[in-house]
Amino acid sequence: MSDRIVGAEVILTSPTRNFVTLKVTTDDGVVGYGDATLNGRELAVASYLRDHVAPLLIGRDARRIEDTWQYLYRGGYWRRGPVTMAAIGAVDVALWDIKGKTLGQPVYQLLGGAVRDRVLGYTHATGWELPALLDSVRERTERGFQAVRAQMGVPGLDTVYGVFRDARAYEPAGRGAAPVEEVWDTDAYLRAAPEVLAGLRAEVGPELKLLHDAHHRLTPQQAARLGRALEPVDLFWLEDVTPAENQEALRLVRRHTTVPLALGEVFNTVWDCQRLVTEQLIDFVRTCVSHAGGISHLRRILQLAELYQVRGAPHGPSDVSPVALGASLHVGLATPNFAIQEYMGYDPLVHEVFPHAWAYADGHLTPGDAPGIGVGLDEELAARFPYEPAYLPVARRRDGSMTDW
Ligand code: GCO
Ligand code: MG
Repeated sequence: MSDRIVGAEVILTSPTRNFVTLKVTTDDGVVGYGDATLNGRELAVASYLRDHVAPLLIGRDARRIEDTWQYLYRGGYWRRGPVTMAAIGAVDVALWDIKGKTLGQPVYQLLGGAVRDRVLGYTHATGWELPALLDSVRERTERGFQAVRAQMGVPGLDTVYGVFRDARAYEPAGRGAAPVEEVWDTDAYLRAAPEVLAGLRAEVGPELKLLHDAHHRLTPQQAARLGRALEPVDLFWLEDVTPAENQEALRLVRRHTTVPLALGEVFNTVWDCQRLVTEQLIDFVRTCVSHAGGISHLRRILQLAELYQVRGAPHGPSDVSPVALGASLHVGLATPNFAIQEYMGYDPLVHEVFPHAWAYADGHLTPGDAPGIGVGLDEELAARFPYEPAYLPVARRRDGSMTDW
């Protein structure tokens, strides 16, 4: 038994939406999977892995997870960025999967064992107006959710990202050769959001954890105003109020509001998080296992955050595959300052393509006790759903200029 890597294959599949999966095989026939999905830029990561990483993996010792991480990160010269870090993340998760399978242990045991019995989850509710939003929230609480992200429509706009007028399951990335273009109006949003969220809180009572996502669209002053206006709603968090590049903005927001702030789903490394964490400008760091360099690097981010009482709350929409969700839950079970896992849920077909040991019950998620990560890939089924170009929508202001995402 030598644990040499003999195969590193990239598998693209689109069971209702696109996923990129790295499959690493050792000479003992042990297979590990990692998620390399980067919404709307899938082929870039697939090429990075196929053309530049897979050839370097062949012959390496699969047990040397940290060394492989360092080799790919430091050795690549061009550090950081979503494409690079998603690729490294996929390798890292696949190697943890292999290590767990080789040792016959679920990965959380290798991370020090469970510090909690289950991981709190939150899901998405959406409704154009308060009554529809309330129905959507109630449907989620009936399924046991104790934490719900609530997104509403904006009067005067035809569409709002992440909010659907009808009841169909929503998938933010739309298939097609180019993104759909939406119109966005921040002033109208700032009038609507506090009113709808206050109405929602009045209906659902004090206990339900309510979250809201502003998708990086506000200026620091608008964000401060929104935070202050939402204080009576007692949000669990207000997410991505300003674009993540201008980190100084959060200082201004903090000066004016005590609303808990979450940010970081677009971050890829501990260095992206460093300032917001060490200056305590956020309460929850949203980096996810697939986009931020895998289990090894997410742990590093969360350990830095722990020193500053910032808690982990990883990204988990439909573009984070069941493989990454499983990996995140192993981290969640074994990491003290892991607060909550986003769990948007998947189409039934996605559950079939990626059979998994992780499970949802009663508002919580557990990674399961299968060796490794505990998520497989039905390659035959996956092959029936080839990659199709799909993009998140983009939005323009009323004068035609692009908004921030
Ligand atoms: C969230 C997110 C998603 C992202 C999408 C990007 O909090 O779940 O903001 O809706 O926009 O996953 O790929
Ligand atoms: Mg978000």
